[in-house]
Amino acid sequence: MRTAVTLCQVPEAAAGPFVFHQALAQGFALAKETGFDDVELFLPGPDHVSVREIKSLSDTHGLGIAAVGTGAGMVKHGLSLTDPSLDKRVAALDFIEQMIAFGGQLGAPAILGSMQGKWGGEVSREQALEWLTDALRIAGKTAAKFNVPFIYEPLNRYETNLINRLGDGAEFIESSSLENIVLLADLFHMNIEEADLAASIRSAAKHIGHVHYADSNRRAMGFGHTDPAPIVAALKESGYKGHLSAEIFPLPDAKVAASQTINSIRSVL
Ligand code: LER
Ligand code: MN
Repeated sequence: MRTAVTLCQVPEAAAGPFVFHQALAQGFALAKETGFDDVELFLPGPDHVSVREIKSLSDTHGLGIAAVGTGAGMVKHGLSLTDPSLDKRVAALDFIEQMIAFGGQLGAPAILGSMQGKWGGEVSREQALEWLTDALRIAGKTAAKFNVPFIYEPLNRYETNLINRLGDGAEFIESSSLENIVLLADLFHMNIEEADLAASIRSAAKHIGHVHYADSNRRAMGFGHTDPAPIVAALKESGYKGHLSAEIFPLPDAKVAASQTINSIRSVL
């Protein structure tokens, strides 16, 4: 397993669960200094910084790109794949496809989190899931062109009403025969939705492609009440080789949150 830490460049997400919000060069340097293997990028969009610049930062600091988030499409532009407006759904998928291409050129998969949206009002659950399925089919194909998967993230009930648990995500992928789609196990969302985190990981293991390593309160692991040992043991047993990526609040400050994450991972790996 590899370690990663989130670098956020989206002003609208300044209060979000991301560790380093400094300029990218500084974020890369801080990630390296703390001992992370890689970084996960949360950017305003595909044109915020060039692929070449990220490659250069990646080489300079010896850090790979673990994944790229797409949430700015929601927080900046209000886009979701299940919006009642066709124009917005098209723009949402376009944004995601561009982020897949951006990450893909860096060998990094893109993540679908908040841009999955919600059902309700004029949009039935069935309709929203159909739109989500269609979009995931396209996203999976686009990602395959870059030899990376596309990551789908079940979120807790306060953020989506589509799919909240890992097991439901696995069943969704299987029943829709989705290809090149992997699941993100965000331990914060799971702490709200799952009865037993380690057991859920074991049963959905073959679909898990990324992990957001967060404690119960979305602070660094060790600053809440989740026990990471059985969770990481379940990942190990299932042969998980992906990232444990710190998508957490920078509390009490970014450096302490980052170091605590590394210490926690070292203690359980
Ligand atoms: C994104 O990775 C996530 O976990 C969401 O809660 C953010 O919308
Ligand atoms: Mn997450």
